[in-house]
Amino acid sequence: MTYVMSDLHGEYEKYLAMLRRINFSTKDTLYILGDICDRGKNSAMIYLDIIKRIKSKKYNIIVIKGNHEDMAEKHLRNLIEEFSTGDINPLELRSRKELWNWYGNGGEETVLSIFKECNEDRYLICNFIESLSHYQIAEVNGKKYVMMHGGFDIKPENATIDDIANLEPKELMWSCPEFDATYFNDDNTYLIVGHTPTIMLRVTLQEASIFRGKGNVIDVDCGAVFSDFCGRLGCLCLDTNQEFYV
Ligand SMILES: [Mn+2]
Repeated sequence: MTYVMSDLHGEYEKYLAMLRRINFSTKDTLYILGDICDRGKNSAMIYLDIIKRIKSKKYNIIVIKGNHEDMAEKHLRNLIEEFSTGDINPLELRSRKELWNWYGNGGEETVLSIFKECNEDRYLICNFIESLSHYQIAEVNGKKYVMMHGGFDIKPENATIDDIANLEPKELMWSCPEFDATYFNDDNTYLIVGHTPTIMLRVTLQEASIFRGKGNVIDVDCGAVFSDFCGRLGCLCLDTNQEFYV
């Protein structure tokens, strides 16, 4: 089976619970549409688990880069080099202006997690984040799924799948689609994104669920880290259309 989830945001326990819930096995493929890090406390544990599974060559896990990986990537390697010996001083780091944008978006949790959980494997996480792709296309049961973290700004009626390869990575990581539009003029193709918590696409506050627009847009970011605001981790099976939640 092929599964899609997104925006884990350091929620390691929910990630593990979801793998158990879907009985994730070496026969399956899992797409994670970015924003594994920041806000939640255990980003490093998720990255290390994914890296371990990919390196074993037994598991098919494909991760797409999110805007939080984009922010992390700018600073992480420098911090790891700077503190290759000795400990970080969290308060001193908070005072660094160049980190404010990332820290204001939950980056401090990622830094603390990596410096607590990792030693020589800190660089593994850096290398992994830097290696991530910005979009993926999958075919399941004759249907095509174009996947990215955020979205893009081309008008839905003008967009073709070939356009995606020519877009700036920034656009794919930071944009949002028109959620009720039909993209690619094709009923057999779907656009799957994360990034925008689906709670924000509903009129009333209710337990978060996977959003399917009036056209062919699917948003799987159910706000795993926002459990105080009805968020949970969602996962979609592309073969059966079944939705899973933890
Ligand atoms: Mn995002």
